[in-house]
Amino acid sequence: MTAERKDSFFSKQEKIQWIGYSEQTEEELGGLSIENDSFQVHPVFIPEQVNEDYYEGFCNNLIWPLCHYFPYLARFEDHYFEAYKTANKLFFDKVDQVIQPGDTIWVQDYQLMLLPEMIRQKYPDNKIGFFFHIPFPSYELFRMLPVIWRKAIVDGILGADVVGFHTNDYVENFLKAARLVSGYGNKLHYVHMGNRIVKIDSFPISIDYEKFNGSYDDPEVAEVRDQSRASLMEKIIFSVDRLDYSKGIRHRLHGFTKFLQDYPQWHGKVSFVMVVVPSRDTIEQYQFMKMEIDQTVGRINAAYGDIYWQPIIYQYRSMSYPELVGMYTASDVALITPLRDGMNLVCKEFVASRKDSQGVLILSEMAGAAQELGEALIINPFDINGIAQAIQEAFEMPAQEQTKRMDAMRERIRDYDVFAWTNDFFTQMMMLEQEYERLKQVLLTNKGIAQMREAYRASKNRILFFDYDGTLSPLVPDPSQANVSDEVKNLIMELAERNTVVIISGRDRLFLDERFKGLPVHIIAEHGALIKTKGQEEWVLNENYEENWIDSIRPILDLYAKRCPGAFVEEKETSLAWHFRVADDAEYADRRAQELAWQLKNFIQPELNLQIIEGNKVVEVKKTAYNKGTAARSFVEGGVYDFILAIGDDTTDEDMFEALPETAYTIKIGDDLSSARNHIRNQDEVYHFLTFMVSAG
Ligand code: GDG
Repeated sequence: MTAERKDSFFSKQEKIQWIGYSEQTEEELGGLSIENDSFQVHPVFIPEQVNEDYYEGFCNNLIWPLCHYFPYLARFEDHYFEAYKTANKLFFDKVDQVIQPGDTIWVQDYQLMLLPEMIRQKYPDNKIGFFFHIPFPSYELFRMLPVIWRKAIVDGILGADVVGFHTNDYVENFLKAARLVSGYGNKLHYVHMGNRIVKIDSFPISIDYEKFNGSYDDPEVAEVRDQSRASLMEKIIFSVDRLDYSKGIRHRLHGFTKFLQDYPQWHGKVSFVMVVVPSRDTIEQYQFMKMEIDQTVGRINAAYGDIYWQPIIYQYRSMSYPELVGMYTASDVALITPLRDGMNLVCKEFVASRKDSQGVLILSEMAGAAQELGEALIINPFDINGIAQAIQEAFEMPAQEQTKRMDAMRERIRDYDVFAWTNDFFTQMMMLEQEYERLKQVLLTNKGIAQMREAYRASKNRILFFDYDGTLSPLVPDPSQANVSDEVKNLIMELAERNTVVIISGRDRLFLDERFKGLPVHIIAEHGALIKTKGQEEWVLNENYEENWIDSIRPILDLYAKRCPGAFVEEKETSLAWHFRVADDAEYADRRAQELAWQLKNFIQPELNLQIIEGNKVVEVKKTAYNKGTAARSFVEGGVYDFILAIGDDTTDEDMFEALPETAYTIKIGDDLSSARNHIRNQDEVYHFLTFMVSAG
């Protein structure tokens, strides 16, 4: 976890404050600390038993297997979660001692998922980033966590301003969890949390390209390379990973065995150097895996080798840096076969080291890196035939083809190296601040209202847009009972005599006709699908509307309504709405609504051009061709207006706020973040505001 001091109140100097777990106790360290001009370490001491339950328990016996799709290895122990909270709190205590106003805190990985929210609660103004280094699993796996744990994790992570994952798949999975676990919806990459927004995005981590590329000519590296080539067989395959079941080490061995079986012409000509780096070997699972690997290697070497040739050279130890790069650059093939891997840096290091543009990368499609390195030979680690064929293809690949593929991958890694990755993350944090500034609530003050009133008075040709529910009418439990008071109606009447007034709603035309009968206003129904011009009797259907989609979608909504007592489906002329305002169990209905919206968003065929809108206690499906924004804009473009006002409370009104010109006065009711320039606290205040405006004219 790092805290970066950026031009804070106290210092002009940027210094990284590194807060991390210390393997030594406080007594052993005796106050010793690492510090230089740009970096300072702050050790966090975790009592031994807590650390065992926290790190080996919650982190490595539960989160790691779950996120790598090994649910049967996951252990759900209450004391693990208690220790996890305690350890996160110990990190927080250290942050609390170190943090300064203006500091940016960057929290790393699944060991600290509760920390962002802990910091946010006490330090609401500091910028916080969070990066998740392993795969974020599909909801089906994530929901295996007890409800309280999963909610703590989602809310904990969402304490950050920017949350990063390696790939878009992980982003999708997290967004779904945020929605289904904590009810936070998202608009593209932004999760709206009432008074804050959080950006969730993918930042594929990378490596120090120049360091690996430059090491090719390092004499120590060259020596390892030369020696390996001299002492090993004609073709060299190399792999290196931590001892872990997610890395697919046994699958790799099976694939290699198949290769030896199917392509005997390579017997005596290939050396597979497999280095496994000791890791977590106090955990039983890992000890068992190590034993299995030892035995499999022994079996293969015994079955295929002879006194002159050992097919697999297996090392259980870590390598020095020159040894590692020496092997990267000596090999013909890097064989990387994880069953799941957040990213996988080994493959990127192999590519960056190959200044000679030679060598072939065989890479599992289950590694995040496979999404960037399409020129590799991509394999499925469960398909041993595929692995065997890929090795054969790699051995026979002409040098020119190797160069072509390698250069394309090298260029990509060079252009987005670990420094670009860091910059990208921090840039997103800054951009988020700008987005937040744009969206944050600015309550309409007396001064603001006075200015608006002045502008209103000074103008000649005005257009005023009013949303219906929650704006002109209060929100009520039964949607059919939402009415406008006589006072508001009189006001609208007065305004409509001197201005162009447009009622803009998601309601159907019959409902709106009833409420505004005889009033000299334009009415837009069903979010812009139907328009009735002032003084006309006829409703006109938006020309972009195409029929024939409702029958295929309605059964999905019906099913959800059947399963959720109190919810019901409303079929309008051009849209379908799933209402749950009067559902018996509000919390249950809310969860159902999130699921429905998710299902609709993901399963509706794109060619239907439908849009899912999540309004106030309603999920609605309609054509994308129009919305309140397009409808409002066409009104504005149809006249010459020197004063434009729009008021609304709902997410669907955001389209209207965004579509109107910069000069428009846009007002959001309530304090959620909005594209509207101003906020009014609640619906009651609309009447007073309008009265005041009317008195201006
Ligand atoms: C997690 C995610 C994600 C390994 N052995 C030696 C050695 N290494 C270095 C490699 C590489 C690193 O360790 C391993 O990184 P990976 O990305 O392959 O895997 P994880 O450790 O599981 O890392 C992973 C990563 O976080 C970053 O977000 O990519 O998906 O699981 O740099 O070179 N280095 C040396 N000797 C060794 O023996 N010198």
